[in-house]
Amino acid sequence: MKLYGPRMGSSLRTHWVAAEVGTTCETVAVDFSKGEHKGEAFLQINPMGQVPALVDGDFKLAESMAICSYMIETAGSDLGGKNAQQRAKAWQWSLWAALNLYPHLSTLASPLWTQQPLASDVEAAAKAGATKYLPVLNTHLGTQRYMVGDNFTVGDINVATVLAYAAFSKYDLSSYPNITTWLAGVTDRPAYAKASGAAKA
Ligand SMILES: N[C@@H](CCC(=O)N[C@@H](CS)C(=O)NCC(=O)O)C(=O)O
Repeated sequence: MKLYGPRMGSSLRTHWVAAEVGTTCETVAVDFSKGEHKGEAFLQINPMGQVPALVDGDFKLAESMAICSYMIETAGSDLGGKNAQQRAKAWQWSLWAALNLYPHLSTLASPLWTQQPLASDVEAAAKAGATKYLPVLNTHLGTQRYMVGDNFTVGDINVATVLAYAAFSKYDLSSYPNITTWLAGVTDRPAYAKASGAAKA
């Protein structure tokens, strides 16, 4: 398998899953500064011109969560969950984070890659959005060790890598102690260190 994308952003979760389930991939850098992600060759792999993307023989796949699922299944791993209910719950929280939290946290982090400050109304709306959803996650993590009960699953990886955008934007999570405790625990895993290099989410 060839995995296109850096060890950060949405791509980080694919490297993390690969490290958890033991998938060996050739990792391919895509140089945004040269516009490689919008070049003809890469658009053949992902017409969206976005990383991550995966190539396995003649199979091409985009969307980081789909790539994670493919790696888990092809590795024969139960990282997706041990039964239908766990797998469904892992998906529930993954989609919840991608659809609700990610838009706000990525907006707050976006000056890092746009090099443009956020308009104050945009920043206020993103903060209000994050403040609406983070308490839900904090309450959930007060009732169980991981996103899905006592088992670490891809749901933890998908949600933790959304929360990484809070760190990028220096968004203060200290008023959500269950989130910070859980995040410290999951990012302490050897696979996270292997996937991310030195940086903590
Ligand atoms: N929903 C996609 C998002 C992918 C995405 O936004 N990738 C960013 C880097 S983190 C990218 O390639 N941006 C370049 C662009 O959109 O032109 C996923 O999870 O894979």
